[in-house]
Amino acid sequence: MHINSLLDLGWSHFFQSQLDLDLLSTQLPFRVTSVQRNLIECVGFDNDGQLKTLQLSTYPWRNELPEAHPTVGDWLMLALDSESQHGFEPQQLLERKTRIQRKAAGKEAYIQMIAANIDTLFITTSCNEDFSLNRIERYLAIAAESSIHCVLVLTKKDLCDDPDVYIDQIVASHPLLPVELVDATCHESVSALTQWIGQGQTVALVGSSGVGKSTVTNGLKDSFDQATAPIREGDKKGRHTTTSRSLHYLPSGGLLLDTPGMRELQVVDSEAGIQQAFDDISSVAKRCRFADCQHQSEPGCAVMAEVDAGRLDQRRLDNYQKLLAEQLRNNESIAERRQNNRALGRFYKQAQQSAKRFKSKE
Ligand SMILES: Nc1nc2c(ncn2[C@@H]2O[C@H](COP(=O)(O)OP(=O)(O)O)[C@@H](O)[C@H]2O)c(=O)[nH]1
Ligand SMILES: [Mg+2]
Ligand SMILES: [Zn+2]
Repeated sequence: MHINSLLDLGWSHFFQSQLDLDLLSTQLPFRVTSVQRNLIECVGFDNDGQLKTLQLSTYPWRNELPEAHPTVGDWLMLALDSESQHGFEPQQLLERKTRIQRKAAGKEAYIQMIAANIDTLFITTSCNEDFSLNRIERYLAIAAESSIHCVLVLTKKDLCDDPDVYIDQIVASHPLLPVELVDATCHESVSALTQWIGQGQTVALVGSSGVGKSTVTNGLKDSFDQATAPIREGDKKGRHTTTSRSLHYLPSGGLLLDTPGMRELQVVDSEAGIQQAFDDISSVAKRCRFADCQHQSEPGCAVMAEVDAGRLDQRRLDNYQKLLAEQLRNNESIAERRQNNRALGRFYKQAQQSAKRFKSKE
């Protein structure tokens, strides 16, 4: 299996429709396969229709907000430039169809892109103490914000006496979420996952460190070892078991993104996603007596009535409220930082202007 066209790299009408026809005759779309420090690696077809891997600098984005920087999965339009050493100059980043984002870890209040243009998320957890419905719901909310499909990949079935303990919990609270129980170290077991990775589809694996994301990635790649070469020549296992994210081509016809385990995945800008991931609660909440009901102790609260009747888990309600509060807090701190940056910008501008005035008086 080879990469024959942009469709194999995930190109679609959504991206095509952002471009004028004449623009397509002067610029070439390239897909970002990894971003490391200041280096963007991307893959696409050159003017002769040859598949090409390029490395570009992030320098053109140095003054942009972090969320506007190219991230893995993005589509970049490049133009031929006879003067530049590489021959290709980035022109524009295409609008993202979907995004996986979080509030950057630590004190800095900004949005960090984990990946763009992901079709399906493999929420990966193992049949052991890593398993957490709260964390799974966090991923579901982030995915729902951009309408990304989700599959729960439950690893280490070979190390677990009774995987049903975990599956039953998932089915009880998320009956529509597909669950794949695998032994990531077994090739046959892992290859069952290819049914979720269609031609030209991009799938990202997320989950805590140690749950088997890289093992799954290697399992899917290994069976087709040679065909992954065009995208990442010389790529060997180990490189992506570290700290970076990179996109791998699977000859079964899709693209797979392995991510490093992220200790903190704080939600930001995802109210709609949270409401959708908890749509059972948000639809019941419409029947609460008060429009601004907090579902704590208000009279006529329809949500509390569901909990009392045993139809809704208190845990799930708590997680819903926790995520809503968290994203509100993060939105506010990001808005505040932007405001401060603007105020700082005005301050510098005024300082420059008064310096000019001062000079002209001299
Ligand atoms: N027995 C068994 N071991 C697994 C399974 N999945 C992962 N492992 C092992 O768990 C360790 C961590 O796996 P890794 O893929 O690096 O996890 P990652 O941090 O999510 O990328 C490795 O030693 C794997 O061999 C599984 O399904 N069964
Ligand atoms: Mg890994
Ligand atoms: Zn209520």
